[in-house]
Amino acid sequence: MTTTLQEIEQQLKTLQQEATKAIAATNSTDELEKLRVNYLGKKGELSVILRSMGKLSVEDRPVIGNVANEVKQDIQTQLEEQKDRLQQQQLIAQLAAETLDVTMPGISRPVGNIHPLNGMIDRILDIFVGLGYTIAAGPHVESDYYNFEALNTPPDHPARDMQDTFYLPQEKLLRTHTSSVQIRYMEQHEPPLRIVAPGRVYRRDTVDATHSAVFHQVEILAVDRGLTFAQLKGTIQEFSRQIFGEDLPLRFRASYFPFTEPSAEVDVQWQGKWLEVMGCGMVDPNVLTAVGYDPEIYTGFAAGLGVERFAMVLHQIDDIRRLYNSDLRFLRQFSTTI
Ligand code: 2NM
Repeated sequence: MTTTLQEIEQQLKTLQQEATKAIAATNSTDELEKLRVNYLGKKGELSVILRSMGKLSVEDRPVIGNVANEVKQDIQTQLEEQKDRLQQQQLIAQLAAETLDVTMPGISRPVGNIHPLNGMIDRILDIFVGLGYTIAAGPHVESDYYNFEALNTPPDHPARDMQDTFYLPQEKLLRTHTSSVQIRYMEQHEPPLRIVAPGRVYRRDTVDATHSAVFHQVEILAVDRGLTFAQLKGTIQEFSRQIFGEDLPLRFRASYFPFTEPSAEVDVQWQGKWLEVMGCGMVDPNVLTAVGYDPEIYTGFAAGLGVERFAMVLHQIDDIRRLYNSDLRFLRQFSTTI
């Protein structure tokens, strides 16, 4: 069987046409690589055709050699051009798939809000910090000494009654006011001092719309040379102006606390009614002596307020228990975020 120049030339042209079609039909660079191996690889179709060149005459061989080279060059060029096109398409597809629309709304996460009691404590503390007071804290489980004895509260005082105080084993109790924090602070510091003690306090009250066995207090205390009741009144007046947002009439009524003398209850006229908002007084000399201060040199004033009462008045909350039972429909009303 003989093979002619024309036959081989025809085979090469057919190969070129097939390759052109196949290359144009590829959709991926992997497919393209398979075609390259199939047409131009060592065992590829071009090699198979060229092997039959051995049967040609010596004059015809360079002629076919030239044609074969042209076909090879052409297929190679087409492979490269198609590779460029596919890579470009892949890039465009990738960019389209990875497009980030910065105008899309974000995924919203549930966000909590400050509890109205903590919000109230924060507001009260901010006012006293603005007046130069330092925040002080102390233990909730106290000894009789810090909760009563150092506060000039005699053993037969009704506040010490089992009915009013939660007593714990080993002569401990749950603090009934944050004054115990102030005793501890005074033991550790010398006057002049101005402190504000916020925190949870515990009393054996029967729970109703206005009473809770666990509630929150903020107490202030200032000790210095020459402090007077006038300065206590001025401090309370300024606090009232800031917390109520206006200068409301105040009324100081004589009262009694074991740890202050004289003592007073403070009423504020708000929306036509007199509301009792805090207790106050000049620190009893016995309290100053208990912490090692000389009452002939130093005087002090103190005041204490119930946080729940302020929250209820300022937010028009009718039942103290709403502040404790964690009903989100209630609590969300005090959200300060949108
Ligand atoms: C009140 C009313 C009056 C008070 C007294 C003291 C201390 F520690 F200095 F003796 N701290 N807080 C005080 C005085 C508290 O709460 C209604």
